Amino acid sequence: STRTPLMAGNWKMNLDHQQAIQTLQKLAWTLKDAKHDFSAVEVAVLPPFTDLRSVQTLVDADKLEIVYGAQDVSAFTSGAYTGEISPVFLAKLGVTYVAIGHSERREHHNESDRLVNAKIKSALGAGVIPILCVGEDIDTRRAAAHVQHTLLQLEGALEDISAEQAKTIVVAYEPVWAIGTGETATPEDAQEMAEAIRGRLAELYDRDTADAVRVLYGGSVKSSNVASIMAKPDVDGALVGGASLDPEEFAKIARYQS
Ligand code: G2H
Repeated sequence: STRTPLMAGNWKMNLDHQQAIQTLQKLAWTLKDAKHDFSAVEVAVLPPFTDLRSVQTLVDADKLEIVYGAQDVSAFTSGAYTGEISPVFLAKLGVTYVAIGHSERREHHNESDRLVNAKIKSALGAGVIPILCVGEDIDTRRAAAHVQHTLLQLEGALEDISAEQAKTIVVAYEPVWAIGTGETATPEDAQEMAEAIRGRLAELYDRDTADAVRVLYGGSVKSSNVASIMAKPDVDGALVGGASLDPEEFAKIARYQS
């Protein structure tokens, strides 16, 4: 396919701004040593908000090809929304991506598909690329309702979003039962859902749009299991949590082809 694979490290609420610099520097050195081709596999980190300015400074100073993103964004652009972060602020910090609707936000912060949809619109409006996170919990999977559930999340998130905008979005399929549990979905599970997501995108929009969207898998991805997941035709990368905190391990994940 013509889709460039993306490996995105979701640091979650880990690494203060000093640790962020150390981790990013080590990641950059490791990838440089390995002569990593960033046009073949894109590498991104998603640090906490408070690290973004430091990350930007390092990326600019060392002309790093690693890109960065945020883990959440406000549905609003500015105003009386105490504690919220505007997508415009993110864009000004050189942010490329923003994770939206991660299961941890859906679970602990009651994020609904409606709010996720509003956040996607707000990110797109500021030119920040959403990484839309979808996926089912264990009960839904046991009831064999995982595909239906995940596609409903996808549809809700994309309401009133044009094909042109949808084309730029990244979708991350993260089965909740495989997040931080050491339990990984099989490559076949990942492919089943990635294919279903792409199929629904073709129905909602058209084949071109569906073929342009990158679909990532997330949930206990490690250097030892990434290659088998990436071998699947509809899987275009990974959203990596725990394993992205170790720069050498994350570099190995980015270099799954070698
Ligand atoms: C899923 C994933 C990254 P982990 O949340 O978003 O985390 O790789 O630790 O399961």
